[in-house]
Order: sequence, then structure tokens, then C-alpha cells
Amino acid sequence: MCVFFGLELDSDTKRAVADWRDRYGLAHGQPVPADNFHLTLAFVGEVDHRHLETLTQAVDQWASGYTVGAGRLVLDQAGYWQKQRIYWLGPEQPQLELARLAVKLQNLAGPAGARRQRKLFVPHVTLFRSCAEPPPAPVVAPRIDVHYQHFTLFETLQGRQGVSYRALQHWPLNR
Ligand code: 3AM
Repeated sequence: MCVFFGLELDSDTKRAVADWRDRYGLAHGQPVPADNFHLTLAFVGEVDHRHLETLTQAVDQWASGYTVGAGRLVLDQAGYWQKQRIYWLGPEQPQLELARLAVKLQNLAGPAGARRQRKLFVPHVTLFRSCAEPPPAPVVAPRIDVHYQHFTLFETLQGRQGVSYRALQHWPLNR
């Protein structure tokens, strides 16, 4: 199974992201279904059940003593990465605490076989994949609040209808 850590978006936030995309964020690419919107913290990759158990136990153990706060961020910029060919929304403000969480999760995922990510963590919600060309600059910038109170281990499922994500486990963040 293929897994990653991320932040879930609640249904109102997903709807707000989809509304902004429908109005101002059109691009030539494959639109991500609104149900799939999420913010990736750390990609793990393929794991077997044994590694999955080791991973969740390691996170449980770390989580019992952590002090990462629940929080809020604002999706207020649109971006395009040519190499990944994705169009995304993200916060302009640096998210130091989330970045630390992302690095911690990457490190905890190492023994489960995750490759160390060399790229800097850039929090983003992917709107379109397979965007061959940069989308036009939006005429209205996004401004969407994201409140998060937990992080989640997701499994990526490949179905006939395409990809979907299943939440396997949540870990609360301290208020
Ligand atoms: O949700 P986004 O687009 O940020 O691009 C994949 C997606 O990110 C990324 O993991 C998220 C959930 O699938 N991903 C997929 N394969 C990857 C890989 N080999 C990867 N990230 C890093 N390395």
C-alpha cells in the first residue's frame, strides 16, 4: 500500500477551494476531485503491513510527548510547478511549525522505507495535475482559511474512477 501524512480539509474548506478554482483558477490540466483536496506533509510511499505498524507505533510514541499546536493557515496564493506540472494553492506566510512536523514525520518514516525528501517543504493543496503550461495569473487571489486539529496517515487507492485517499489514522494536535 502507498501512504503519506497530510492535513485533512473539512468539507466547507474543500468547497471553498473548489469554488475558487471554478471561478478564478481554471487551468489546462486534470482537476483534482474536491473530495481529494488535502495538504501533504510527508510522502512515505509503498509500505507492507509490518512497516506500516512500525511506522504508526513510532508516530504514536512520538505523539505521546509532542507539543505541536493545532492551528490555522490561509490559502492566499496560487502557484505552478513546471516540473511536477501541478497548479496549487498555498499560504504565503511561512508555516514553521508545520514544516517542523513535516520533517519529523519524514524522519519517523525513514525506517518504513521512505526516501528522505531533499526538497523544502512547501505547504500546498493541489488543484490540477498534468498541467503542461503555466495557468494564467488569477484575477482574484484566493483567501481561504484552513483550520487543522489533527494530522492524518492516508492510503492512496487506485480505482477505476481514479485515485482516492483513505484516512487510516489521525493524531490530534495540541490546542
Ligand atoms: O498532494 P500533492 O500533490 O501535494 O504528488 C503526490 C501527492 O502530493 C506526492 O504525494 C502526495 C500524495 O500522493 N507524491 C507521490 N509520489 C511521490 C514521490 N515519489 C510524492 N512525493 C514525493 N515523492
